[in-house]
Amino acid sequence: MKNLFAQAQKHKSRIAIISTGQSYSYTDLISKSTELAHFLLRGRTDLNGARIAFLMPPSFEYTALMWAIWRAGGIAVPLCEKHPLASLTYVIEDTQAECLVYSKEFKNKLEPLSEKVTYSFDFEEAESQNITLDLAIKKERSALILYTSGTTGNPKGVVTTHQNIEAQITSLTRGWGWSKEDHILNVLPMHHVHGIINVLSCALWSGACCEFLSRFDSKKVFDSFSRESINVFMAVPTIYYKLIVFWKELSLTEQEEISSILKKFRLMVSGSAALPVSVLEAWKKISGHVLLERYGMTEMGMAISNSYRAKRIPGHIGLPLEGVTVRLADEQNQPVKEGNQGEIQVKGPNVFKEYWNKPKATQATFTKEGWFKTGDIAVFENNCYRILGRNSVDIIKSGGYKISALEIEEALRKHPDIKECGVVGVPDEEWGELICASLIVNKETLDFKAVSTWLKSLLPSYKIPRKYILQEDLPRNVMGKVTKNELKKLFI
Ligand code: MCA
Ligand code: AMP
Repeated sequence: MKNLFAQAQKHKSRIAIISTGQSYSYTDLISKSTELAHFLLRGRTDLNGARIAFLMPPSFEYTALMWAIWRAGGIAVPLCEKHPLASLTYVIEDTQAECLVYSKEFKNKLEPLSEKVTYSFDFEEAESQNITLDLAIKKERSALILYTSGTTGNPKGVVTTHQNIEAQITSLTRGWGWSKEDHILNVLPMHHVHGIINVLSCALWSGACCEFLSRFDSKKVFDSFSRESINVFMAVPTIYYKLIVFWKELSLTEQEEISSILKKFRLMVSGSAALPVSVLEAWKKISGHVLLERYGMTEMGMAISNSYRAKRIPGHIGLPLEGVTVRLADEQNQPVKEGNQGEIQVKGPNVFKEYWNKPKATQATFTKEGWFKTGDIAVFENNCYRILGRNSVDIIKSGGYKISALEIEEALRKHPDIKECGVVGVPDEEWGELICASLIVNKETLDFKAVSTWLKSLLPSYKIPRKYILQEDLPRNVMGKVTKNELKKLFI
């Protein structure tokens, strides 16, 4: 990622990051990442693709560490603070991480993992060294592993190279008119593309400022906006929904104040899940902005976007971004006729390199001609793409997170009182989809609250079902296969 650091050299004294109320310049970012790179290298000249896992709150320190890993030739593996130990262990073992870095507040939680890596350390223990670092990292080298849920087995590690990341960043910075005058508020989790690439890396590429909130909180978001320096915002539809609810509860004067500030923003983007037109309309009334909706995926960053400058079409995702080629294909991977629906397939320098250690899964997700098969179904109409759904009912999108129904079912089956289960995502205005589970149990009743509490030791909170029912048997077709669409109806 030479270019991201070369870009930073142009903006030395500008503010790069604001976190926990403190401002850090591009010079601070370069020097802190140099120090940390030396610490990670431990006398070597190149990490040679070693996986460095880390758990830090979204912050200057998080960013400096990620840059340090990249600059020292390692592969960054950001962990999620909401994940229970079981999920963190899976990632550490799957990536065979060499090192685990954490900030103080996670020390106790991560203690059991220290024996699984060669070395681990508290970020604050990394001693400062006054040195220079100029390792030239080839762009084809792997840079980042992010975990994503699929329709088979455990989550898969999506490996992107420095080149992939650069392509993902530059198509957005050009397409959405980023400049060094921009100041973005980052409220997103930092183990996904949305927060890491679209917000943080696009800002840093442009010489702009990225201000972190440690976690999403509607009041804190509006308080930050009230200082009138932030002019760009990006979030998932659930966050806009929550901001709308919060705004409606403010006094008339407060509402007017917030609205007049929002109207001055340069850009507001929604993505990671379908943006309901009702949310788009409500936010337009509050902010004066028609949210720019775009479509992306962990495996390819952003692929399709509404226009920054021209009219945005509600309910549609727009056209391919610069450098990205898109087609709609049928089940035989043949392009469909215009007007027909098909799977979105993508080619371009933005598309990931591989699933970590899963060559068969990697091969299965590309066509013979090298098109990446997204699994999303769309139609091209009015000179624009519109998403119709996914080709698998077992992928749920809730709060912007991609969740595998099968992974939740597998976890539920480990419960001593659960014989069988079926998990589905049911449409929900706030969350996009709500996770619901039907359980077949080996006793009269079951305390659902206790099941959820038990499940939290196996799965992060956003994968916990919100509604349960008990059944004698699950709805099945003549072949005995569970009919998930029938199951969904029971919750609606
Ligand atoms: C949390 N809660 C939920 C859910 N999650 N209820 C129903 N469904 C859910 N999915 C409940 C909790 O149980 C809790 O309830 C209460 O909400 C607050 O929980 P907390 O964890 O504190 O929630 P939050 O922090 O308010 O989270 C909401 C959120 C979060 C901010 C919208 O889900 C989020 O950050 N989503 C963004 C995910 C993201 O970045 N996705 C991008 C990946 P109780 O109080 O009763 O216990 S996709 C991507 O990167 C691609 C490339 C793309 O296109 O962008
Ligand atoms: P993830 O794997 O977490 O990166 O999530 C990617 C998935 O999010 C895509 O495959 C889509 O199903 C969904 N997605 C992202 N953006 C949109 C959007 N604007 N509209 C509908 N679905 C979206």
